[in-house]
Amino acid sequence: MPILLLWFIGNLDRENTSEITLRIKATDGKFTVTSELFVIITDVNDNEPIFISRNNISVEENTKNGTVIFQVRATDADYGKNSIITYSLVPGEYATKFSINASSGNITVIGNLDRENTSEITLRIKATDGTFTVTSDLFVIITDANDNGPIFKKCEAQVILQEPASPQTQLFHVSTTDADSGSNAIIKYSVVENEEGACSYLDIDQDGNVYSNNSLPWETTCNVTIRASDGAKTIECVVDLRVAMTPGKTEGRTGFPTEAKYSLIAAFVFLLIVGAIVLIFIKKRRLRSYKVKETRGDLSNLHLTSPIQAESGKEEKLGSKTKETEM
Ligand SMILES: [Ca+2]
Ligand SMILES: [Ca+2]
Ligand SMILES: [Ca+2]
Ligand SMILES: [Ca+2]
Repeated sequence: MPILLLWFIGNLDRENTSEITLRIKATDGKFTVTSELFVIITDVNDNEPIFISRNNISVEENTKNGTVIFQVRATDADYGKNSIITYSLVPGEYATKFSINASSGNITVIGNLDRENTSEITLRIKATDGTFTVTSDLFVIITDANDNGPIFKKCEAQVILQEPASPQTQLFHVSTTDADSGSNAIIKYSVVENEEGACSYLDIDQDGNVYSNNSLPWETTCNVTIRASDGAKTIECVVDLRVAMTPGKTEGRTGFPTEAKYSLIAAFVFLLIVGAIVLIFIKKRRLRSYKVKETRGDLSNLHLTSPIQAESGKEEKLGSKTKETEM
């Protein structure tokens, strides 16, 4: 009985051709028969897993524990158990914050994510088919949540000025810190409505510069409440404000605002000028002389018994009468 022996002369690759049909012909020289031989190429584990999912993701800080944030995926060209992939995280410092499902590749948050502590994490994922093991890095960007409120760096102010604060004069500056980033760290300032004295005039711009909408007299003392908000959290700072003169420049100060002082000086100068004009006028009036236009007789003993009104502009006639006395 003839024996058929087959042997391979090439490479059999199941991942390329998994089934082959051989047509076999047998002949005794007179008769010829044919038969087909159906060959199934069974699999061997000769392919390693290949990661096909992207390698960077982002997740917001403070994401709740148990939240699935991503699914790692890898393929394996083999068949059956040779293509079953098991996932795991390479032990590292972030193993307490993330876990991975060995079968699905789902990555779950299991710890606290704090962007202000760590904003970027690299997870090393391991995939194995039992024979081959491959790794891939997954870059995780922790995005910001507005979970930090502003904090005042300084909450006090003693203002020393050369002169009383005129409107729009910057009195002091406040600043805050906010550990968040971007829009979560933008602080808006305001002055809490205050009816107390001079502090009711105060306002603040968005750079934290506090100024007065009105003139402040010397030695102003009041409390002003500054409010800072990042849109989520609001804090207040009560500033004990004292506006004082520059030390050593107190002598001669009257406490009047500059404008009032200048007004008094101007009034004094004005009165001085008016007084001088009046004096000059009076003096001129006294020195005004009269000219005798025409004379008859001896006027050497002429004396006026009443003033002559020069303002009338008229010519006056002077005359004399001789009173004879009987001896
Ligand atoms: Ca495989
Ligand atoms: Ca294979
Ligand atoms: Ca914030
Ligand atoms: Ca934050």
